[in-house]
Amino acid sequence: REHYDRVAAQEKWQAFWEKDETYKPLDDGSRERRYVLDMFPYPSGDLHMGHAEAYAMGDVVSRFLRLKGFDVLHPIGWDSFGLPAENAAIRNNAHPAEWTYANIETQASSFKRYGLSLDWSRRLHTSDEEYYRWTQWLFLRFHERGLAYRKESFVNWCPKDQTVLANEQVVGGTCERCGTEVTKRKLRQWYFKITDYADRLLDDMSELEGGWPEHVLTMQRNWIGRSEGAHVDFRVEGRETPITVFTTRPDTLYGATYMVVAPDGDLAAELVSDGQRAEFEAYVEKVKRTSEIERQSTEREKTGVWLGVDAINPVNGERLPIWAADYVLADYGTGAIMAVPAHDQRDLDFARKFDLPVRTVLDVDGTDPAETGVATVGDGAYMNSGILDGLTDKSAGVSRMIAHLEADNGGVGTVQYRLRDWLLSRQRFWGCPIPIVHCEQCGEVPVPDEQLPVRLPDLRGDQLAPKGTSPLAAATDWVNTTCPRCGGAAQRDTDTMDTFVDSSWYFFRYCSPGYEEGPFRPEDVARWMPVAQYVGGVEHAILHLLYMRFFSKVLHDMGMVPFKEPMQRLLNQGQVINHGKAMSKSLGNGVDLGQQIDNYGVDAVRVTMIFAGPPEDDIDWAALSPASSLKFLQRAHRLAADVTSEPGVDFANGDRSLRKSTHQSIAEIDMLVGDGRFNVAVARIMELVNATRKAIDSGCGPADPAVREAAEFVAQALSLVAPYVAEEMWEMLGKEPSVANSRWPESDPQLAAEDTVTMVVQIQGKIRAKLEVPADIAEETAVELALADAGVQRSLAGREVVKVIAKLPKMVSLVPGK
Ligand code: ANZ
Ligand code: ZN
Repeated sequence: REHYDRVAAQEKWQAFWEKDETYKPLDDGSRERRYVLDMFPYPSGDLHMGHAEAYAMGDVVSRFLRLKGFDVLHPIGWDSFGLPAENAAIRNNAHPAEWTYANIETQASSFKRYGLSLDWSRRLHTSDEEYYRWTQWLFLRFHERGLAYRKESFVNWCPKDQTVLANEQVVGGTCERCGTEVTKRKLRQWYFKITDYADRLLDDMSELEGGWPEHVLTMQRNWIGRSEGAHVDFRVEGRETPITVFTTRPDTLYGATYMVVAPDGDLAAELVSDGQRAEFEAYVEKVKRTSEIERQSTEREKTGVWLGVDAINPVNGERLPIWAADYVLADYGTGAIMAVPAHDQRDLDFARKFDLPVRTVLDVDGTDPAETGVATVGDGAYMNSGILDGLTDKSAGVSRMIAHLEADNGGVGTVQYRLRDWLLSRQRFWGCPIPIVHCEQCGEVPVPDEQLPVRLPDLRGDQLAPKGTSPLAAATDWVNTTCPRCGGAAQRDTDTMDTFVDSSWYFFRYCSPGYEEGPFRPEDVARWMPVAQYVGGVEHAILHLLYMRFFSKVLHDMGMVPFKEPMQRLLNQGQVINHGKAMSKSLGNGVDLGQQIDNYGVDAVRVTMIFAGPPEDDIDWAALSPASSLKFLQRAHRLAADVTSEPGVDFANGDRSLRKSTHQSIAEIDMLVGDGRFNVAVARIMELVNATRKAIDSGCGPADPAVREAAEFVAQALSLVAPYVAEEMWEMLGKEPSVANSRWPESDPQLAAEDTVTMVVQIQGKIRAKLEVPADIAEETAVELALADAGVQRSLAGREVVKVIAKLPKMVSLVPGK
């Protein structure tokens, strides 16, 4: 009857949804609420295949929950501050806002065409004044709580982007964004004290078990890196304060033969003797040019200088020479270690290079590290270790040593984290200005809340070129201001915030769009959150996903949100690749999303994405066939066209066998979507489409009520992945649009029940059990069920089954061995 005109359908329903505000939540309490959230996009250009996949996944969840009767919040916005806009502005002699907002418009219209069930009324952009005003407000609250502070230290510096980077943004020693090798610079920078929350970031992960992918939790756990150990104090001759080291093996203290401090920390410069100073300073210069990765590499030859002073081992009074070496990092532990070459490979390599003594204090496997050059680690029998001799396990050794040190004030048990404070200031323009004024009289003065936002000055083109200092510093009219405290002359802080600050709280803002009294209304957040399902890429496993958890905990402590964890479930979709490789310009294997949509239509592209495999897996576009997805959708569409019964007809008298397929599908697809097995759910829809087609052509015929029942459910189930076809079908079936407002049908367990028969189980010709089994039971299942029966087990009495004779579904006969 009617042919499926996909282009017309797309236009028609897009206009309908927009006018109808179909996907705006009711928020009136009449239904239980659910919040489905996609990681918001960066406006880098038009949407690409990766976006298409991720947002298709989130849309399945969102649409499913709607049909299940929930009031669903599914918002969208843009993470719109950031470097690419600024680089484009420099290239084009323009303002970053021009590029940013033009791209946002392009993406927004692509999102609409793509048929996502989004609530557009909550749209936000982090670069809008009305948004960044609240980013600044939050910064000030963190500042008040001592969680935002400035300190000088060596920081990661990208020579190309001319800005500092957080540790999380350094990947394999290179800039996460541009791939340039990262160097170190000593700068005074702003930090968030995320380390105060290290324990809670770890402990609260128990709430995420099961809801988040295990590997994401593992990555976060490793990133936070909790180590138990001890602080041990070593006296230094001619110095008042001792050196404190962090060690995870205080039990090896008798094996310490020298000490090492980080060359680039303050301690080394304080300790060095006059005689060694020149050599030391030359070494520090070299170290500054060495990347963190190189420093931590075990392959690299060890380097260092002796500082010309000794420390005293607290347990035996021995003198230990103090060295500076770059394998010890300034910002881990205390930046100083006791070196135990026999039981730590790094120390052993160093000791061999510089001819320092090696003393074995643990017999681990009978070998002697001093001879083999291989440090022995783990448990062993203590030797040459005074109070520890006689013990044979590590935990006993560690606790006895800690008790001894604590009794003597020589040390204390402690916990150390790998996690560093979050360096948040950036020397770039297109970001949220830091709302602090520097006054000679008053120091660091927060900009009063009522003066927010501190707006960006109007800079463009060349004015933004990277110079190593923030472009904001050159805007002197903007920089020079009056001190909010004393009214004297003062200067604005010229750094902007890391864009990960913006994205650490956007999901709260969606709950209170346009709210003017604060970043969000706590009641709104309490009503909608935590997020039921978060969807986004695994590349955020330790950046965004750690930061946003931190923000949520601080807001929890401020009494603004009632929960500790903002995202209950997390789905990391796989990547879309092509011919087995990530799409890239250099490989020339990119697939253009717009082109695919032009060729096959939105629905077929979406079905192809979802059907390709489990959501977490990468999908290889070259191996897929959007053309066959389109054929499938046309087949489904034809079902609706063929139905001849009227809407509202009583299904009860419909064809039994088709009704059974329909009701089994209802139950199965429900379960599959709930479990995130979207691809299998699509396969079930395909099966039901085929069964319905068969019923129409060679079974009960198109007038049978069961055909209508099946076609209506196909439309509903399809609406999760192919919303345009689904709406068309729904309308053709004489139903009130939108299909998104319909309810998922109840599966009737009696209709869905498998036909069963009685199967007898024989052992050596005797009937030992009678079991109710599905009529189409497979032999494997039949044997499994038989073996699980108590009577059968008794009769087998532990004997193995050596042969099976099956006449299914009526009989299975088991032959036991001797
Ligand atoms: C003595 C010792 C003996 C150590 C031994 C290990 C084995 P994690 O597990 O990563 O926490 N360390 C401490 N601070 C350091 C720094 N700033 N830079 C480089 N290395 C540092 O590692 C803790 C161990 O790493 C500490 O325990 C210390 O070496 C070293 F048989 O102390 B150990
Ligand atoms: Zn002042």
